[in-house]
Amino acid sequence: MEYKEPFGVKLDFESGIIENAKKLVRKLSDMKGYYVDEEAYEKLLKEDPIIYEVYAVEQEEKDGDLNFATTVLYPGKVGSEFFMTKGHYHSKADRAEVYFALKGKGGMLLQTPEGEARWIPMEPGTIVYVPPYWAHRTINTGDEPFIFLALYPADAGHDYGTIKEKGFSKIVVEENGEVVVKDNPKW
Ligand code: M6P
Ligand code: ZN
Repeated sequence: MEYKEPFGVKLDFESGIIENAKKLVRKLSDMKGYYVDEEAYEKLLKEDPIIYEVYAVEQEEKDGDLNFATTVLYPGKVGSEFFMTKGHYHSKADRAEVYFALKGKGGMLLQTPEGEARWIPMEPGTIVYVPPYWAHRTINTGDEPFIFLALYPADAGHDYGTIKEKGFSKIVVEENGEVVVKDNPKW
């Protein structure tokens, strides 16, 4: 039997950076069609801001193993809709996930394949359990970076297709200075 080598890595709580992790950057231009207000999207595209960065430590896609990643989700809005991650189901749909909020303010939008949605507010210390089969997207509702750690099975995979086409049944917007979760007019 050949055993994998255990390791420890350092996560910087301030920046969300995990040392030696693989870094992924998602800019606004990577998210065409994701935000409801297309005019506001096109306008902001001239600046093409970074929406979020992911620092991932991933293993081979085998069952039993675990991946982990931090996400640094920047504050901002496209129209009235808060900056958010793309959101995904897992390719192996029955794989669960756990999120742990480290910094900033936000929440998670979850959805079943039938379009039943939930909103879970998150602040530092909040642990969110993402059950099997639920799509999940995180949203920054504050004015500083929203940073969290996620742990997920190494063979979960990311299925972006359904969300890219249809979005979530709910959107999270600012209305009169309040965070409002409302029906997605494009759903
Ligand atoms: C978390 C995890 C990652 C995911 C990232 C960004 O860190 O769930 O697997 O990649 O958030 O979310 P998305 O892939 O939906 O853009
Ligand atoms: Zn996931």
